[in-house]
Amino acid sequence: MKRILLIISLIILFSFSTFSGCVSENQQSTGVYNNETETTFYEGQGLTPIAEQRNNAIKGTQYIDRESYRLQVDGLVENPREFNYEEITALPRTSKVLDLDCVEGWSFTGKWTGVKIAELFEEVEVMENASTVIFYSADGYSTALELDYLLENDIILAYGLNDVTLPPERGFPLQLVAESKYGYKWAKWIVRIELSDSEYRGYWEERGYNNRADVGGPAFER
Ligand SMILES: Nc1nc2c(c(=O)[nH]1)N[C@H]1C(S)=C(S)[C@@H](COP(=O)(O)O)O[C@H]1N2
Ligand SMILES: [Mo]
Repeated sequence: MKRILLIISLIILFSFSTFSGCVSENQQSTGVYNNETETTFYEGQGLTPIAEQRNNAIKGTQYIDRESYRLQVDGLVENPREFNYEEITALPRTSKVLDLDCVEGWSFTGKWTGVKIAELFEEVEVMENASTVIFYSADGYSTALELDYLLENDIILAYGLNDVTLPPERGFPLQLVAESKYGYKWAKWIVRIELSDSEYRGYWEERGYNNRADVGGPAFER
């Protein structure tokens, strides 16, 4: 009987310590990530703390290793090539404060920092006939946008959010900042970008969501 009591108390103790371990390791509640401090107020605007942002990705958080990470850019380009993390973050950087609006009605405001996709495209030389840009992610997710939309709106690939390195649950190393498009165009954990000359429907678009995805526009297509 004493033995059973001992075992039970050990189990209770163990579960408590694991639980509290979880809580103290949860850096999200502090706003400090890798010794970088999150900005939650910028140019007179409140930003949504990362801890309050959602994570509804189709397969949960993807953990990508910075050292072995490569971004493949191919398809209708003269010089298909891979970029490592340092090469991407060495390109000129741009920041934008924007809302990410999920088609389901929730949204949040973030300050995204990254590289204009046009900068990457200069390196690979996009062919004349390219019209569509397809983004593939580490979780098997994909989505696509028109090349003209990306260039005309100075769309960026972000590696920073609220002045910290994009955390894994937010899409490390890269998230597409698809300004004025519904959240399903904001691909996270991007590993490949393909230039194409035909229309492409990504993960949610294939399941009926509007391929234009304009915020305020129709969610579905018939
Ligand atoms: N790789 C990947 N990127 C993704 C998704 C996903 O499931 N996988 N979900 C999209 C959707 S539907 C939204 S609304 C935004 C923001 O969702 P989050 O809050 O789950 O990051 O990420 C988008 N990017
Ligand atoms: Mo979404």
